[in-house]
Amino acid sequence: MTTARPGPGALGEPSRTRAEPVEAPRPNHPGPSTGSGHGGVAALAGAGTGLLGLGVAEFGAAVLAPAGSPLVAVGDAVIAALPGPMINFGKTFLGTADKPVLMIIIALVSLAVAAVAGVVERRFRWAGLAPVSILTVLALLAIQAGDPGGWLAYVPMIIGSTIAYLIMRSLIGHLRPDAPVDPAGRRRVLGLAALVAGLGAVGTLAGQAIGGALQAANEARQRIRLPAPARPADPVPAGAELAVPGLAPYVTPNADFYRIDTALQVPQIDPATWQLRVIGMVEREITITFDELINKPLVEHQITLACVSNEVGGSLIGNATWLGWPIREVLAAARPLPGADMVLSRSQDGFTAGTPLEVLTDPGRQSLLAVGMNGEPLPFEHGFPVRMVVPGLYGYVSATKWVVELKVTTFADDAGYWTPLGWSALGPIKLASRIDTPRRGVAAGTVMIAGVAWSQHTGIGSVEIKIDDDAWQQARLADVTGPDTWRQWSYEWAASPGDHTITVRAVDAEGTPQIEASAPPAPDGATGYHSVAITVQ
Ligand SMILES: Nc1nc2c(c(=O)[nH]1)N[C@H]1C(S)=C(S)[C@@H](COP(=O)(O)O)O[C@H]1N2
Ligand SMILES: [Mo]
Repeated sequence: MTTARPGPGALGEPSRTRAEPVEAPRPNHPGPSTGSGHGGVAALAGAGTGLLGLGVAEFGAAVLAPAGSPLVAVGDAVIAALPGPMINFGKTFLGTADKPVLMIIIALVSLAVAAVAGVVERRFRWAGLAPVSILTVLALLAIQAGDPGGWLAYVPMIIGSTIAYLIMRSLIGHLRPDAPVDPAGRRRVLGLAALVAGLGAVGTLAGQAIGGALQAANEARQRIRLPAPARPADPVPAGAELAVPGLAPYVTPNADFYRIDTALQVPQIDPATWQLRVIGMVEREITITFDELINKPLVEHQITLACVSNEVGGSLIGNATWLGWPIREVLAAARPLPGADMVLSRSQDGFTAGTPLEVLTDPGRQSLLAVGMNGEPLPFEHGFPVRMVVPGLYGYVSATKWVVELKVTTFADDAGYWTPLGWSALGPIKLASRIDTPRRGVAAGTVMIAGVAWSQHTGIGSVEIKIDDDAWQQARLADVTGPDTWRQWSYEWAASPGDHTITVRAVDAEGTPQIEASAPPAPDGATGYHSVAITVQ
């Protein structure tokens, strides 16, 4: 049996929106007259499919890459190109409606061009491709001018116009000047054009609504000024960073931090409306707002977060400086009742994690309701505005992003999201070590072998390296800010030509050695030594 993984692939393939194949209506009563009166129908078919294309592009952009919205991109390009006085005129004349009005004008002009495409397509096969291509290229140029930061932003527009053109062609195939007039077929073409136009309108409006919400959340995030911590993190010692090329940096930049969640769409929560409710087996149910939270005495702490799905040698792990309020404080305010042994944290998107109550109330462990990550508000993908981070536990049982509820309960009565799917109810992180470099061929001579080792909340005591079947050798350990982070290590190797296998293992700060036997990630974390096979030239 395979279990779903709290990691990549947990969702399987995301369902894709497929264009419903539109059945080409066929004239079933070929009459004597020809379709010379079909120009208007062709224009409507063009405009209708154009609206469908716009809807596909707008909705696709909202879901895949907001920078790919053709209306917003072209609107911005038009504003950038307009002379200042005209913009001011727009502002004074139309007030805050100037942007929507501009986008409606752009949409209408595009639909007019699509109508022209329909008309010329009816006269000459493929000719409609020219106006459609011009619209598409202009939109893509506008998207490019907006610095979209990736190819994904171009995809919705390309798919939208491809679908629009193909459907338009198949509709207009029945309206050729030389085709016999068929009122029933004509009605069917009009009906289908209206249907796709309706779909397109819905897609466009939904895309704009999603895009607007996204922008509001973005602006809210940008406005946030996180207070300085009452207790700053210990400074990172210079010796924590061995700076070997290819070695993971001690602190993982937010943009490179691994991301695991079940969310099809990253929740966009306005911090002004965010609340955390503490409920269940407590003397006093409480609710805390974002403003109240960030005005608590916040602490800053470095914690290395890891995913239970991480394979031996894998990259589902990262270290960050988190800013937050200790969860034990919020629990203390609610006063858990005797008998409770678990906190079921719930995300806005329904995900839940079951964390032992004693871990969260432990005064010696900085379990945080985090609002900041490496000096900025949490990125949306990492749980904005508030998430949990717990030193020593895998993310699936502790690190709830977009957290909105803490239910004090028992392991007997409740379970987190992944537990019924075959993953352990308890998820302490297992001691592990990883070779980051070299990962492929190197030249003979002195080679720096380096990597990271982790045993969150216990710390790393030593790391050893083995070349082929030689004896284990001690690696050099870097400094750390504490036991809750991973630890870099390095080993200088005099590499001789040939094929070699490098293996690493670690011992934690309490003297417990890493487990040698291989085990897969399910149900409670992979074990086994990491080794890499390389060729020395
Ligand atoms: N809301 C929510 N929080 C979640 C998850 C999720 O699917 N949804 N996944 C968890 C898992 S399995 C991990 S490993 C961590 C990953 O956090 P990151 O994406 O910030 O690296 O988040 C945890 N928090
Ligand atoms: Mo995970």
